[in-house]
Parts: sequence; structure tokens; C-alpha cells
Amino acid sequence: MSLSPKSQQFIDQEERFGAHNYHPLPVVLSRGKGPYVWDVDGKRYFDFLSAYSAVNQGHCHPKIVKALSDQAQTLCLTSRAFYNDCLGPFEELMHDYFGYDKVLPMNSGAEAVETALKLTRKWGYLKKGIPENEAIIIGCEGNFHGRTITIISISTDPEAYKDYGPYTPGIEVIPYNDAEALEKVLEEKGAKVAGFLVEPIQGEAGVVVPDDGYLKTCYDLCKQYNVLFVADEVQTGIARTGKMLACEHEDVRPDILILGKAISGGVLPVSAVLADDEIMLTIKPGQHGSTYGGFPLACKVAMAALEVVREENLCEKAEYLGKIFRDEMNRMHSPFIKIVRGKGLLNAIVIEPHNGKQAWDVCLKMAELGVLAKPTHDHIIRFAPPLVISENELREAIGIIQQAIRMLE
Ligand code: IF1
Repeated sequence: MSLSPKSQQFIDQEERFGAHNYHPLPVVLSRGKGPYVWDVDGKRYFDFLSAYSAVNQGHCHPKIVKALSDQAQTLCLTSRAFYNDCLGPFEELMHDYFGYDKVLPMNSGAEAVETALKLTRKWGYLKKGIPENEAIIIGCEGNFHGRTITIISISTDPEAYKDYGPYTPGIEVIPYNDAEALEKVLEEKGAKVAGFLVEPIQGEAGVVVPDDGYLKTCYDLCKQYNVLFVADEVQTGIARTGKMLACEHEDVRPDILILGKAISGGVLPVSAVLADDEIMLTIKPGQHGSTYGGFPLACKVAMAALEVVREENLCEKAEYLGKIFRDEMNRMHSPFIKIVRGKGLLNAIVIEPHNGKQAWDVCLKMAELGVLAKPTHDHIIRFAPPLVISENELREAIGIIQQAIRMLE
């Protein structure tokens, strides 16, 4: 892909002055609107990553930007040392949308996961009676929950954990999509297990959708052994999979729910942990917090972002458009396409390297033709457009994806 001098200049600047902790696709973006982004040379792309499902409501959604702009000129940050007139309304809206007694607002997804891990342990000691410092939390192979030391202590991806030890103790990792593995570890160690942390669909692993019934079976095992079922819906939540929460596909109500990313429509970082009183009130005043957690600007932005989901029927759209995407990709019968999988508009294609070309080459060709997506784990391309994309726009983008694949065949 040839780069303009203007693009190259920004890339060189990042190379010179920025940490090298990413390997971006060689595209320099400068504007976004709805399902589209434009590069510095004015070329338009369909965004099929949506900032890893943070931009479900589309880039620069007018209602969300207005909420941001209005509040930014009124009151941005108070800290939690005082009350304000935004946090209560946000908390009540979260109750209305998700049905939990309480919400603990944080900033990044990783912070919310860490908060959920602390809450799980706190409940394990104060309510389940696990001996102090002996609580166990179970995670799944192939997980991605963020980049902090405790979270990467759960990771099975050397890229995520290597050379960051020593690791947080009290963690057991079992195979994903294997309820018997959960039952086995609970039979052996259930008395000391405080919680089971799971993604309803593993995003980073390559949109790995577990078998029907897996989540429900695990939930029932957690109930049987008095273990909290902790769902990380940072990526799968907020209509992405065709339901407000991916757990709804199996009628599972997590004991602790973790949200992030699209809760604020890709405008500023907002995350949250939701739970009922018996769990949430184990954390007393002064025992957890964050300077920006639940700040007025975040509350107003998140309220607008959540209202957009309902007003524009984004759950129904994701469900309907996702089926079109998977059907169209399955109908290609391309040597490149090994598997098409996903739920709603969280989909992925497992690429079979062909003609010496692999997923990265497909992504470069798609970018050249006007669709942005990025591989995960070498051979998997995740496709997650903003949920506001229209059927016509989706079909146009599918045409581009198919053209890119045909050109490389
Ligand atoms: C990166 C991955 C996706 C998440 C789930 C918690 C978090 C994430 C299920 C933490 C964040 C982001 C992080 C970003 C790339 C992206 C990602 F490739 F890293 F794994 F989406 F799949 N739970 N995922 O997906 O939320 O702290 O980032 O707000 O770190 O490269 P965060």
C-alpha cells in the first residue's frame, strides 16, 4: 500500500516520539462519522474494527457529542469527594438498562476488570468465608481482559504476560468452552473459589463463540458451588452481539457484570461494574475508587450513548445485519476462508493462507479498496463495524471485502 508524504510524516512522528507498543495498519486517520473514517488525504473507509467495539454508536454521534460539549462547558470533574448532579442520574439509568442494584463506575475496561476481581475476592472473604488471602479466581485459556499485572497473570498469551512477572497468585486457568473443566476444578477447590471470570465470546482470541449452553452450564455450576459468575462484556456488551448483553443469548444473569468500550460510544473512556447489594456493598467507603471514575462528563456521555442504543434499535440491527454478513461471507467459498463465525455484528473470518498471502495481506488489500479491519493472532480477521451501519452500506462494504479476497485468490 503506497503511503502519501502526509501520512508518512505522521507515522514517522509516532515512530520517533511514541512507544512502540503497537503495529498499526499503515493508515493515518483524521475524521470519523457514523460507519466511516477518512485518512489525512481524504480517502474514505468503512471502519470494520470500531476501535475494538467501542464505537458501536458510530463515530462522532451527534447526540453523544452534544452531551459531551454541553457538559464540558458546565462541570467536568468533581472527584468523588463531593456529590454532583450527574452521577445519580447515570447510576439510575444503568439500573434501568441492566437491572442490577448498584453500579461502580471506573474508566478503562481493565480498571473495571480489576475492580470486579477485587469485589469478587472481597465477597469471597466477607460473605463466603474463604480464609484470608486464599481466595481463588478461575479464568479461561485464550482470555483477554486487559493489560494490568493481575489481568495478564490470568492470560495464556505469552505476548501479553512474558517478562512481566512475578504474577498475581490465587488464579487458576481452565480451557474455554469446557464446562467439565470448570466442574472438575470446583470439585477439587470449590470451597476456596470466589469467582469464575469469563468472556461470553472471546474477542481477542478471534471471536471464539462457545457451544450453546456453555455459559448456562457454567452459571449453574457456579450457583452449585457458591461461586460468583463474573462476565466480562467489555467487548461483547452494548448491543454488539445482537442483545444488550451477550449473556442474554443464554438467559444468564451474571453475578458481576463488567462493561466498558461502547458504554460511552467511543467518545471518552467509561467502564463500570454492576452487581446486587449483597455483593456490591461488601466494598465500604474508602476501600476502592478512582479520580475520574464516574465523573460528570463521563456520566452525561454514557447516558447519551446508552439512549442511542435504544433509540436506534441497535440490538435488532446487529442481529439482522450480522446474519447478512455471515451468509454473504459463507457463500464466497473462497480458499482463503476457513471459518466464518460470530454473533450479531461481532464476527471473524479464519483465513487459510493461500498463494503466499495471509490475513495481513487481505487487510492491506481491503484498506486499499476502502474497508479497515485488522488481524488478530495472525490468521483471524475480526469484522465489527459500527452498529449504525445501514444495510446498503453493509452490502457495499461486503462487496469490497469480497473483491479484496477475490483479487488475492
Ligand atoms: C489493546 C485486544 C480487543 C477487552 C475485554 C477488557 C478489555 C478489553 C473483553 C480491557 C480490551 C482492547 C484492548 C486493546 C485492543 C483491544 C482488544 F486485542 F487487546 F484484545 F478488543 F480484543 N475486556 N480490548 O476486549 O479494556 O482497558 O482496553 O479499556 O490493549 O491492545 P481496556
